[in-house]
Amino acid sequence: MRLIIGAKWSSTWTMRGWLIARLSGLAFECDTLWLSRPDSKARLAQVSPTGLIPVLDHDGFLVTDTLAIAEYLWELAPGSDIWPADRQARAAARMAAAEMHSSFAALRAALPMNLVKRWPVANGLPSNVKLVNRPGVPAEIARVQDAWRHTRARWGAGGPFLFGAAFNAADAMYAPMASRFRTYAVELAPDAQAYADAVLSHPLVTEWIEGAHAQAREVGWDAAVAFP
Ligand SMILES: N[C@@H](CCC(=O)N[C@@H](CS)C(=O)NCC(=O)O)C(=O)O
Repeated sequence: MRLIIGAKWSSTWTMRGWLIARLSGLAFECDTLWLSRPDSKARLAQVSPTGLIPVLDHDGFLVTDTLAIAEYLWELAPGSDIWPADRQARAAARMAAAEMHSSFAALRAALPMNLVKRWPVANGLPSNVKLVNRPGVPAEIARVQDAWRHTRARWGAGGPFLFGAAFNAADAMYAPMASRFRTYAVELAPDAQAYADAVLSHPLVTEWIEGAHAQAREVGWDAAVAFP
C-alpha cells in the first residue's frame, strides 16, 4: 500500500491519514506530493480522482477521503487500534471523527496548521486577537473543547485520550486542531489543554512532527514558517 501525503508541517488531512494508517498496523509506503508548486494541480489530478490528498493506493485501487481511508483500513485490519473494540464506543469515536471532518470551517480557515510555527506574542504584540476572534471562531473553539470534554467524560476514564488509554482515529482527527491551538497560543480550559498536550506528545504524533521539522529544514525553515 502507498499513502500520498503533503507537506508534513501544513497538511492536516494527510497527517490524519498517516496517523490512521499507522494505527492500522499494516505496512505502507509514503509518497510526498508538494501542494504549492506550479505543477502541483497537474500531479494531483494524476494521482487523486478528487484532486485531494491523502490518497491510499492499494494495488492500484485508490481510496480518497480520510474517513473512507479509515474505514477501508479498518476492514483490512479489524480490531486494530483505528477504532475502539466496544460497538458503542466505536460509534462514538466515529461520531467524534465525523464532527471534526464536517465542521469548524471558520476555525480552520482562520488558524491554518503549521507544525513548525509558533505565533509569538509578547506584551500582547503582535496580537493574534484578529485571528482568534474572527466571526464564528470563538464559538468553534468552545465547541471543540466541549466535544473533547463530553467524549472523555463518557469514555475516557482509563487514560488521557478521548477513549481512555488507547489513541485512536478520533484522536488522530483532532491532532491538527491541538497543534493549531499550540501554534496560535489559544487559551484552553485546563482539561482541554491536558488532552491537547497528551495528543501532541503521543509517539505517533511526535514522529510526524519530527518529520515536519526535518522537511522544514530541507525546504528552508523561513519558507516553511511563512506558509501558509
Ligand atoms: N475531505 C478530504 C479533505 C482532503 C483535503 O482537503 N486535502 C488537502 C490537503 S490537507 C488537499 O488535497 N488540498 C489540495 C490543494 O491544496 O490543492 C479528506 O478527508 O481527506
